[in-house]
Amino acid sequence: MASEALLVAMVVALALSNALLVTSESEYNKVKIWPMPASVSYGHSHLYLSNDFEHSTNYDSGLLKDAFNRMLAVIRLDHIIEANFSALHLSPLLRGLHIVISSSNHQLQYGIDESYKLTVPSPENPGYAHLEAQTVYGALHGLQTFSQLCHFNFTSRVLEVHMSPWTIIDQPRFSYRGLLIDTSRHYLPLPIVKKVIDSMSYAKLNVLHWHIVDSQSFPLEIPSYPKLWDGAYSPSERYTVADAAEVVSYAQQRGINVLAEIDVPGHARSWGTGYPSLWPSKDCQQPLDVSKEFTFKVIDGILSDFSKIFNFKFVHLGGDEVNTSCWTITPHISKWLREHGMNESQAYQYFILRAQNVALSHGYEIVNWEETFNDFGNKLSRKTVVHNWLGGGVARQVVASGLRCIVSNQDKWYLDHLDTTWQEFYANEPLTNITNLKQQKLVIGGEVCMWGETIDGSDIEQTIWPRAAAAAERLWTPYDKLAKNPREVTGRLAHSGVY
Ligand code: CP6
Repeated sequence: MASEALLVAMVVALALSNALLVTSESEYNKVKIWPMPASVSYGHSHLYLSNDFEHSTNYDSGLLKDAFNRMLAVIRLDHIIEANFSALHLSPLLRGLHIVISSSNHQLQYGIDESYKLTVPSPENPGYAHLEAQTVYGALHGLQTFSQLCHFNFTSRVLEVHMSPWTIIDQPRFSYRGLLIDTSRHYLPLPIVKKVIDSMSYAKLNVLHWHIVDSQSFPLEIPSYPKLWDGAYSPSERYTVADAAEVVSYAQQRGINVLAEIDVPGHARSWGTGYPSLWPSKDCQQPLDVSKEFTFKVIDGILSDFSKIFNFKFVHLGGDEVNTSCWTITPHISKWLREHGMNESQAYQYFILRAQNVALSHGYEIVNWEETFNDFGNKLSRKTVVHNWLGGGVARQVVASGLRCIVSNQDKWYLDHLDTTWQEFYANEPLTNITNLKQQKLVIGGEVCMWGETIDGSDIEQTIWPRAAAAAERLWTPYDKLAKNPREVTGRLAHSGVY
């Protein structure tokens, strides 16, 4: 009876879909790894993980050891079951993981080698799995992949690796794979920020774009201008310099860079709570006063303090949505504009370029939102990366002009748009309409944006996932291995635990 019902179901399924799709769906769903690696081969056998599964490595650092232990805690489900496994004498047993790191460069930075090779032996010759990587950060990705090969069997209470032997050779398609969080609209407690970082590492995202301050609040301590964080919502909704350094260190241990942003001059009203002279006037509070030297001294102070905390090679200077009407209607600024022979749009350009020079003087390369490019792209520093967010597909023009680009189009990769589905996140292709190979390389990656107006620490995680994971595969997996139809990957995404 049961098999008859199954047969009927299969016939119906075949009639409803086309057979080829079913085949490719089953291929996609057999390999339960997210994001899909560049190259995977697998077999048909089971291995069991030894109760004292261990690692050995030529890389002498706490970073790798800690990452290995975190990985074990995840696959043993330490958070939901007692770490007391039945001592089944099963064979073949996988006793541990040998990890070899070949490069001596240990500094996380944009563009480092993130590749790895992972092999899990066949049952005839079990023993040890092997993980090789150029950098320890490649090895971290390999550990994530390994964890996804392990399945906890709730009946026998052992860990299993199915489909051995495995050979996985992997590296990312794009070097920049970002997630934006916004701690100005809603303060996010440090433990929440850390949980977001943890979850990013599971999806192999590697840049936390920290939109720290905006018009609504200024939560970060800036020693050079200590009254800036008077603009915080409250004394308990603040990050000290030590907190920020802890975020950077926590992220780096997980292979994640932190891109800090100050969004000038348009999204900065909160700066004036502590320093009201940054406002054009008490009644007209943004953009920042372009006419005052003090404005640029404060930017210099912030970026000087940033350079001691945020060692990613980029800093984000914002530059979007600048409404200059406060400049025109405020007498001392309109007078300054006249004296300097500038209209408002020239003053906007002056502001952005001067802020860029401050950032360059502190050794940073710059990210700016796309309006800066749309208005005066040919004047921007050549060290600018243009951050797309509008829907017009600006990446094509950016890379044609020789600048680099990050893709975040709001109709596809804005997580605060709750009606954008994971399938749409998956289908967003950063190289759309860019065919020239040299220009393609200038698209350094993409970023999904979790703007903070409508979320806080209580619901940020379930708003980010699984949709960010769909984008993460788009950014990691080689183009020809991506599903042409997101429907094909539903089962694998579900298995990844974020769906
Ligand atoms: N804040 C800042 C925002 C947005 C931007 N910059 C934003 C604009 C439109 C939408 C979502 C977010 N909230 N500083 C634009 C880059 Cl739909």
